[in-house]
Amino acid sequence: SIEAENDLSMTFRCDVKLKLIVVREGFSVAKRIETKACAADLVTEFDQRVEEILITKLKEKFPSHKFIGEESAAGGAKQPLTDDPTWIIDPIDGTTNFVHGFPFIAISVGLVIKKQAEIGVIYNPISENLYSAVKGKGAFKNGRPIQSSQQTELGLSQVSGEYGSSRDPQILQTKSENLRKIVERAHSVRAIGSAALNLCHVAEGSCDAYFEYGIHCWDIAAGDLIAREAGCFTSDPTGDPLDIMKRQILCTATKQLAMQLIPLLTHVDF
Ligand code: LIP
Repeated sequence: SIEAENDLSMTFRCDVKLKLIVVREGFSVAKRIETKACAADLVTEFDQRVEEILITKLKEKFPSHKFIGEESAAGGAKQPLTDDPTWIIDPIDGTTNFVHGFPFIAISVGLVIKKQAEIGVIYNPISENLYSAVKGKGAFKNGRPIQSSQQTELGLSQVSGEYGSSRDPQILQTKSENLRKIVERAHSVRAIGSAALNLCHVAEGSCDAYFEYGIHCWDIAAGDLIAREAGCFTSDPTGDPLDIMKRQILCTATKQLAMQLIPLLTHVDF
């Protein structure tokens, strides 16, 4: 596991092709944008190219492993999560940020075996921050150990939440109401547009909690492990155990903080 994590981290840091594609060619130029599930669910040719490069490279090393990728799923590939070793890939998490040149974007790759996360690597090619974790071995940012804030009080917390891409009026109303209830009680609410980076921020202690309804497994597979290895508590927003295939997540610096957030949330079904 550690070897595979090192390999992947090196690939992100050193792969000139990946960097050229995402940062030089992609980030600051006008892009050809398409939509997926709805008008605010965006994809660019860069998402597809990055996913292709990652899957090709990983397949060379691990020919028997399976893959779940955001853009392969959008292309119609059936990708159920089985007990087999499976790489779960979001080639550009924060695609809307990428489209607008807002620098919170990340490549997120997680390895899940028997439905348990073993490796998580998240790389922001703009800031060059690299977050990583191997199960049982702690979480790291650019090679240095990171830890959650240990915050236990909602009243002293900075919380991340997102509106997501659904424009269904009922869903938006519930999400807004959830965020309003939290901002009334907390220090602040933030929405940076990347689930992967939101989880890294709770892991490193710059945010105390994050929750979202409507995400996919590729947005959170790596970040969930990084957050837990940094001492965070992750669960379903109902308090049930987290199921990464269920499209919702709560991540907090401590379990006490989760217990204050859970009763405030009205749940949204996707
Ligand atoms: C994004 C998530 C974000 C969510 C967006 C979108 P993508 O992932 O990371 O948290 O609010 O709607 O799902 O599509 O950029 O990979």
